[in-house]
Amino acid sequence: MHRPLSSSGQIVVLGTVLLAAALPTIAADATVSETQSERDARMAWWREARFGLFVHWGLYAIPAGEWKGKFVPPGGGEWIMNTANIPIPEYEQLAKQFNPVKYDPAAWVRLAKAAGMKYIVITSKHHDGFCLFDSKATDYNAARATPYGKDLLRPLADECRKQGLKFCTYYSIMDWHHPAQYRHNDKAYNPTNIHPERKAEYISFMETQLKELLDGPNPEVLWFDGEWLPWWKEQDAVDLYNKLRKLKPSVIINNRIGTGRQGMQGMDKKDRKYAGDFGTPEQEIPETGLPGVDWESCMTMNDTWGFRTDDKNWKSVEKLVRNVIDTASKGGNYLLNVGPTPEGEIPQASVERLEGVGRWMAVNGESIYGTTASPFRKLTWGRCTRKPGKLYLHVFDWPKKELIVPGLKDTIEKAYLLADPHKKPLTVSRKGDDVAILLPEKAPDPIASVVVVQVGPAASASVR
Ligand code: JFZ
Repeated sequence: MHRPLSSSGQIVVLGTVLLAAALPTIAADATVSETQSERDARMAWWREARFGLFVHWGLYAIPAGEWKGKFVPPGGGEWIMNTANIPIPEYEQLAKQFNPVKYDPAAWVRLAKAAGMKYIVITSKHHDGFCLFDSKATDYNAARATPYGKDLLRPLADECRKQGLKFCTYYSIMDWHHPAQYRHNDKAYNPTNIHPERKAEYISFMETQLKELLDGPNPEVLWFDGEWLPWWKEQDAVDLYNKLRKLKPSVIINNRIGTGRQGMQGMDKKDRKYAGDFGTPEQEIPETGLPGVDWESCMTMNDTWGFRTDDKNWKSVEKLVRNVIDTASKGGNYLLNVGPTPEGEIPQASVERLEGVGRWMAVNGESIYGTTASPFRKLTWGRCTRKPGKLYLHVFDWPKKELIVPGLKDTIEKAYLLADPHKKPLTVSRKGDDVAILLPEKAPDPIASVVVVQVGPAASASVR
């Protein structure tokens, strides 16, 4: 048995019979000490959740991809300050126009909840340096620099708690606005350099803001980003990680605090341990399962994170539902993004898709929440998730008569359609190493129909 190999911050226990609970897993780089069972308890809600909402919102929603009559190249609406090379004093003017009078945090949370999501991660500060929360460390924030004049995070956090979702925040280490950092040439801000004598000041600025977040809206996940700067060192990450875990022991921190992440694939390099609790693949779902590793794929619904008026390349509800399933079948979480308008509304195209995903989740959520990775290497017709004693077969391509489950060794107690309220048993027969399940003619759901296979109280499916 392989113990869960954490993506980071933990000792990798390769041994067989180590008593995990008694083993202090102090990483080589001395991130806060935690036993495996303490870590499991801290990660429990997040592993159970499997599906969350990402929100990229800030001043960039105003230009919405267009600067001085020209659309910047596709992608990053939220990168426009860099892409259109906008000087700080000019970009700052956007704050005077930022007045999201239609912002309705209760409606946002209702929508996320209806989609079947269990948490929300929102940009507290993106690369442009503008903060959505009231900060004493800078006036460059929604409460102090805009006609709206109010903190935007606190009401969302309150609504999340009220409606039973976890509230979490994104925070960029790179900051194109802070005077300690400066553009690396006259064409781009990214990646910034830092005035060496001001690095300590910037780090303490970050700590002040992160403490403000923890004391205020109190996020359950701190989702860092913009860590690829040459001046951001692993020791800086370890120090910050430790301080944050001391301030809030239960907090979960992504691997973009540290310096181990490998590009879009998002998992840490294996050469050593890096700070952070989970891997962050971006715009992609790993090819194969990563069982026992904590990771979360973040993805846009169109091609951009921040709101753009010209980006209409929306993924279908079918694609999004299958992405949720695909991610869960590989043992990860799916963090799906929306980019609200400058008025504070989630674009209608996103609302429709979230509602569509929600309709599927309302019937089939049991096959997603709290599940772990598929025991099968490959299934021609779809995906599989599991819980102790149960396999959930997600059928994308509904077969003519029989569903063949390859190489399933367990005795099957019962198989039924998750969409069937009566759980009427389906006829199961063994065909050598395989199992055949007799299906009704028509798929209950053209997107994905779930067949539940009960494999006995203690058993978990063993597959060749
Ligand atoms: C980053 C941000 O730059 C982007 O705006 C968005 O917030 C996203 C969730 O995260 O995007 C990245 C970061 C790193 C790489 C690519 C996109 N990378 O290293 O390849």
